[in-house]
Amino acid sequence: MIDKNSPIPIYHQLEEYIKAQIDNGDLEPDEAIPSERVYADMFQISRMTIRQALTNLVNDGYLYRQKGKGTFVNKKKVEQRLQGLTSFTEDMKERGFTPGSRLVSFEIIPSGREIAERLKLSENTPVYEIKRVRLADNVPMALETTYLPANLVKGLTEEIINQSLYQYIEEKLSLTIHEATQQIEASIAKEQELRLLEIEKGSPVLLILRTSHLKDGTPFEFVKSAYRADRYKFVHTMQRG
Ligand code: 16G
Repeated sequence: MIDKNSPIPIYHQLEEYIKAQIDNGDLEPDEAIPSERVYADMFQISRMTIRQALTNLVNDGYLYRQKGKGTFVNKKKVEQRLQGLTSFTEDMKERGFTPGSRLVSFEIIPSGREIAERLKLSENTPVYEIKRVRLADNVPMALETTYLPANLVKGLTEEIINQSLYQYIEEKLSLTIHEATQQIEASIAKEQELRLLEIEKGSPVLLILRTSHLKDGTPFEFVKSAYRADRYKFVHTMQRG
């Protein structure tokens, strides 16, 4: 299984071996992986090599470490298709997870320059600023900060935003959500993200900026979110020609 004569580095071969074990279910989510010594004996390879492989797998989100306890198999990442404009609630339900939110803050503020620009408002127009940790089966997936023009998306309450914002906008306000543009960038989680997403210092996150529009072109939300890179991957199909 590990070929020392191969030009492929041994740590990489070990990574592939462990990934295959995760894929075929020999190692299950939240199961502790064998100790370094076991791998060392099994393959006659150095601890350094094993450590390198495990660190790479932790960084790529296949494994996670718990201080004083060991290294465990992570759950499979959520695959989010970059087609169709869906809400977090819809996405999670479609995958069989129970969606949830933990409200961090909720207020009406005067829009600063960036928010005013994104929402095509004049500065100091009242906007809702909503910060929510989005949960799947109670596990934090993303930290979302949403800005909505208060005169357009009217009557928000804590109860509403603990459920689905899109559902409220469409069903209660009868507005037609039409399209969105978003950008995705890699980053290292900042202090607040670490705490609220329950991830370790140095963990990667995917930062998404999304502006969404109603049918008539009016922007109704600007969202800044940080998705856990160990729990999420984005998948996109492309056509040539
Ligand atoms: C998704 C959207 C967000 C939207 C939210 C509504 C991103 C990347 N995605 O999280 O723009 O506000 O769904 O979800 O920002 P809800 O209807 O469950 O509240």
